[in-house]
Amino acid sequence: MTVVLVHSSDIHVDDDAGWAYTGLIGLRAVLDRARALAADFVLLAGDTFDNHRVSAPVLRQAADLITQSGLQVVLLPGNHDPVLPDCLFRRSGLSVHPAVHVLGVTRAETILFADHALEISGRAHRGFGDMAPLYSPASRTARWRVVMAHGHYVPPKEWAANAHRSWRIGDHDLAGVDADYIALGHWDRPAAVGDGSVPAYYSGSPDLAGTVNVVRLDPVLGVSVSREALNLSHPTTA
Ligand SMILES: [Mn+2]
Repeated sequence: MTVVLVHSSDIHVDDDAGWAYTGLIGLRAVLDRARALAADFVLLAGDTFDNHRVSAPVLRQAADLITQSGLQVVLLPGNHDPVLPDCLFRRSGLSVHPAVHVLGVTRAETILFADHALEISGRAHRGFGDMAPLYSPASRTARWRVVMAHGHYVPPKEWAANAHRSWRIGDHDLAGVDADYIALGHWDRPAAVGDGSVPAYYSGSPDLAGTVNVVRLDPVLGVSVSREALNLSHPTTA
């Protein structure tokens, strides 16, 4: 059985009515694409929400899109939507929906999906300060392992010059992770990063990338990663 993952990030749902693009359009497009691909899981690698002041109606629309999608959705809280006592994930009801899994809220750092022989791990942002965003789980308990992280990749030569940046991820961090795929968020543009020792990809944001990353975990063919276009022309509906 091939496991199909759709990876996106940095959707930034907020009260930005009046713009041609809103986070709700991006969220809808990602979920539509995932449904068309019959994805087993949708991974949203942080900054799904732009801020904690998202109004109740917009939060409701976003939660309805997710819970009515018929998809299993795994969310990693990022620096714009960290886990806080009264955070969006709890206010929206997302944290108690059976098909929605919020790392650091509904679950700890690892979720095992035994039916898919898959474990998904990630370290949620728990405030606005700096932290080491890439979680390195202990030994595997399942055939497949995916790690989600929300941070800023810095190549080795630029590491020292980027000491002022928060949430840095370096090749030395990636090399310490035993995973079939690392789903990264925080960049608006899609990119493969690292030295190739582990497949580590940014999806980019729906509006800037115009795509999602599609990851296929195949017992015979191994791991493949592609990008699939989003249809961002749908209007949002209340
Ligand atoms: Mn971010």
